[in-house]
Amino acid sequence: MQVDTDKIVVDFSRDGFYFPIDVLGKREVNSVRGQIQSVEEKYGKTYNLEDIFRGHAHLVMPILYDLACHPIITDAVTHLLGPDLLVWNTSIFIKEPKAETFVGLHQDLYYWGLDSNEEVTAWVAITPATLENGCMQFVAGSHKKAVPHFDTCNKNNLLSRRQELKARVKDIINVQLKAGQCSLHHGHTFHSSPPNRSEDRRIGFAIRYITPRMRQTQFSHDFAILACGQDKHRNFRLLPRPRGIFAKEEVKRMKAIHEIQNSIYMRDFDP
Ligand SMILES: O=C(O)CCC(=O)C(=O)O
Repeated sequence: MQVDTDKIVVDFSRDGFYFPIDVLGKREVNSVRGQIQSVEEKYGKTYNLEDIFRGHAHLVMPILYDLACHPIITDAVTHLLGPDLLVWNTSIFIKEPKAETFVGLHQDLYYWGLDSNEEVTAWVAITPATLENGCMQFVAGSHKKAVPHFDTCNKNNLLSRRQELKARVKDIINVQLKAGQCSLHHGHTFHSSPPNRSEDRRIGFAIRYITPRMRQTQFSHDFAILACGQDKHRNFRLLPRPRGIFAKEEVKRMKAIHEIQNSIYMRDFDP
């Protein structure tokens, strides 16, 4: 499927999202899934994979770094953010079969400490995302302003602060995707996802693109990778492509970065 760049720009600015975009073929997406699962088998007992998958797995898994720099995705996002793109973070969202876990209604940018809204998430379906397995739901036109969020005690909420926003919503769109397709959403688009009622896992890889103009307001420095174009601003320390899968030194560096970013978005969290 050819990407219609005019349509991306028009739809995204009206709705706060755009989908579907074909990114990976069957073999490629299966190899991403296979590598996530082999990491779980090999490193599940050594590392807290829940934590690593929540942030920065692309710094220890070259296949995810390459997906974050995939030209089909970055081309589409450059139409929304301009030619220069950094990836500030990534997350792997896994919902196990028949589990009660869900994602509460939220806006991404709310806790990230970044100084503007020049951010777009590409969510790549590593398995199909369907009504049955808890695909994301977007609220059309909700991206125009930031609204208050509340931390909750609901352990089934997959978000780090188990946060939710309170708002009356209509125009809820189910983001059904085939494996290998992606959706794009604005940092202020309200979105959530219900539990997985199917017999298989639902896996998505969320990539957080920002412009190099953005700044971190809550910490003296922050980190990113350069996905395409140039970084003339140097507001973020740029990180290289990982050399191996879970290479020891790279895991150590990734954990340090994760701790800094965690301290930013978990500030004042009182569970
Ligand atoms: O994977 C999901 O269901 C939610 C993902 C999400 O909240 C995000 O990418 O910002």
